[in-house]
Amino acid sequence: MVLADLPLSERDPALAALIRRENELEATTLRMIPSENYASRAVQEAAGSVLANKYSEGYARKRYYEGQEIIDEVEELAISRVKALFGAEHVNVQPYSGSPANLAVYLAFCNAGDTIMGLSLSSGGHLTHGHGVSITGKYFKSISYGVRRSDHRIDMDEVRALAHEHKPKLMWAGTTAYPRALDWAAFREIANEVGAILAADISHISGLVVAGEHASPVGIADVVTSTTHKTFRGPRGGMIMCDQKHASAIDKAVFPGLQGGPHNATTAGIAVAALEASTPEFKRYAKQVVENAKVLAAALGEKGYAIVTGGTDNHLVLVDLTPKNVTGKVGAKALDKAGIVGNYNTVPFDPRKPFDPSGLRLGTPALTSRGFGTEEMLQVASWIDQVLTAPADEAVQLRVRNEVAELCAKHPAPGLVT
Ligand code: DSN
Repeated sequence: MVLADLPLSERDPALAALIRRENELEATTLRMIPSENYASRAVQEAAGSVLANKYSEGYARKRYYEGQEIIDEVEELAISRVKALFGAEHVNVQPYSGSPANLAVYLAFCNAGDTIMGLSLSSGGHLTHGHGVSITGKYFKSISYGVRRSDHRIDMDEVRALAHEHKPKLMWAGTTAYPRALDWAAFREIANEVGAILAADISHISGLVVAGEHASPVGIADVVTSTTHKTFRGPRGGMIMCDQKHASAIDKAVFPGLQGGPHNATTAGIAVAALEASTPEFKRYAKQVVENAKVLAAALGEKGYAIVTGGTDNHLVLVDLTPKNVTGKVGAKALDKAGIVGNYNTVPFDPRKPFDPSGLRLGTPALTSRGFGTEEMLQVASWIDQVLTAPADEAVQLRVRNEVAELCAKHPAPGLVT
């Protein structure tokens, strides 16, 4: 057998062992980072397939390379499925991930120096919505809106006032750490008042949007971006949806504006994920994602945790640990040792720094994908409380970790091939 035909376990045992260990970790722990999930075996097969060998600059039927007859069909299949799912007029599935998708929006609609608006990172926005350390905060004049002090919800009065004052060319509506539904129509109204392009970034919630668990911005916003691996449960990738009138600007911005050849194997994974997202099973999963988050928020609230906004409408819960005298970082690390993997996060108006903030961000997509329901979420809330009540107690962490592994064994994670 030639070297190129050897399986990974023989060709590179060290790397194969690392993958086995990650497999074990994902099988035996509670993955509660809201942006993570378990892609199905079929998605992973497509995303790791021979299609990755190909270079395909351009778009289907308009490529700069020969030998594209199959790749064209793959990309067309992905596009047609995503179009049907979201009811979008035009879809581009080539962005390498969410940040490149958002950069393409800037390139399509803005010039360097233009004014743009987005939710501040500290209120739950994304780096690419104009944060100072991101290229989007350096190359554009970035105006941030935030949440209200009283209820930590997006302050649409502030959005309107800032929009009228600064007249942004582009306005972002989208979040990464915000537990409430977004009012697309209200954003549209404000964008219309000031003549701004409205971009909706639904990276976190696209799976919920497909299933009708969150209202869709498609047909309301001028352009909609998303990653494909969060609640949507596909491979690591990105996509952009827009009306036909913006199709050419978006396509040119993605290629040749920003990227070279698309990652064709990822495109195939997106096609599979879109097929899966069209099933009744996916609808049930998305409904349960939201239900599980509500159960978690209520259970932690009853145990004395401060739940940002008092609850959740989506897949995540933002917990302020201040009443428990634990910092976000200490809490997240203690939970990690107990097999409960979340991430420390700032809370609105956080007096602490982002590297050791006051909050924890916890999500339910991956747990729901492995079949957790109300009963399991109540158990998870109890474990979280046990660990955070004694964050330095390694015996508690070890006990919880073993109990977590037992529960995980009863609900095998989908898509993990041993
Ligand atoms: N890194 C993603 C998240 O965790 O929300 C956003 O890009």
